[in-house]
Amino acid sequence: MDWWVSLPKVELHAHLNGSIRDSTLLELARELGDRGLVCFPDVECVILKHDRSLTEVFKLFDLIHILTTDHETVTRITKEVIEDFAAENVVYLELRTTPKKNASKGMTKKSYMEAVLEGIRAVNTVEVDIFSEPNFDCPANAGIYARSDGCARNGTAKKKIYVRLLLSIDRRETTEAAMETVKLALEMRHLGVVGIDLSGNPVIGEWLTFLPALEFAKEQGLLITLHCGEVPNQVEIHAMLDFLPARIGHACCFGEEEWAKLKSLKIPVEICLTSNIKTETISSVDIHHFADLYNSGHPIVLCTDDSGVFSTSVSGEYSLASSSFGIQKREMFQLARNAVNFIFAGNKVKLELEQVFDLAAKSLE
Ligand code: 6MZ
Repeated sequence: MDWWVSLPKVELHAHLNGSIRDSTLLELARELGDRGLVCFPDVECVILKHDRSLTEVFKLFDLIHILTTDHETVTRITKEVIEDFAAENVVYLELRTTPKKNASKGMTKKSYMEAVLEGIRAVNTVEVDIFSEPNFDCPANAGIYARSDGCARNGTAKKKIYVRLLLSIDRRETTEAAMETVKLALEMRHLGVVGIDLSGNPVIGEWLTFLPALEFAKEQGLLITLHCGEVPNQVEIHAMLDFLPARIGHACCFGEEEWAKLKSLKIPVEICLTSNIKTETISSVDIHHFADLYNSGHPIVLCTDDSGVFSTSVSGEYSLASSSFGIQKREMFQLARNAVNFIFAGNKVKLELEQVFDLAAKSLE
């Protein structure tokens, strides 16, 4: 097997609806086309287009959401996305998604998330741990615990993936809608929800709109990651860093002052190389800020962002970083391993992941 696939990996920045297989999107589009709800050839063209500006990416998401926002499809894509990450040896996945309402399908934010959980339970190519923290001991977890030990019974050593969920607030949302998402996350903590993400089109919405909900989430002990500096907006970048999120994503449009602040605060950065290059947020990989952050020992983790939309994979991102910045496999292994320190799950999971990396270290030498 390819070394980059064999390498155990931790994925901390993956949007559910951005990680769907093209084949699934095309199948869903064809079905809606047959029912006269979309024009299939037009949709096919959009799905198969490869390079997209940041603005075009958000138009594509609106289209993807038309194809996916019913309970059955949300369950299907969740199952497939987890199986795809597991197939390339992602051992811990923090999957983020924006809970959505769709009145025409009787969907509420809560029922959307229940459909996601159903998708996690439906995974059958790999053993899934979606909840194993002793500090959230609750009878409601009984069925879920069963998922994590199911494979031990017949003695087959099935591969295992830890899955945790982040609920995303979309920058188009109001303060009330953001608060609703945070309350839902709190309600679902015992089901594997570990944090909140702020994402969506970075030129839409104001930081102050989301701040009350994010502050409430933080007070309640949820961990927060913010899409930060995807477009130049120094005032917002400073406000976001002052908020002290547990991690940030992207950090593409930072100036000297912002870098200095980020580095002194040691906030881990989720780096999405292919996404940044394809959306032309960064003009070429050789000038990507990965190099400076890596060389200065700043905490970073390589991620895909939207593996479907950008036709990439976590293995591909590790391979790209290695070839673009001349980093040897041994150091890349260490980079993958360091990501364990930045996960939002607790110490028990961290210790178990350490063991996974210890074992892999022997076979990958
Ligand atoms: C900002 C992004 C994003 O939540 O429907 N999303 N937000 N920057 C990006 N970089 C390209 N990629 C994805 O997944 C899709 C949603 O994730 C956010 C957008 O809000 C998008 O609608 P879910 O599962």
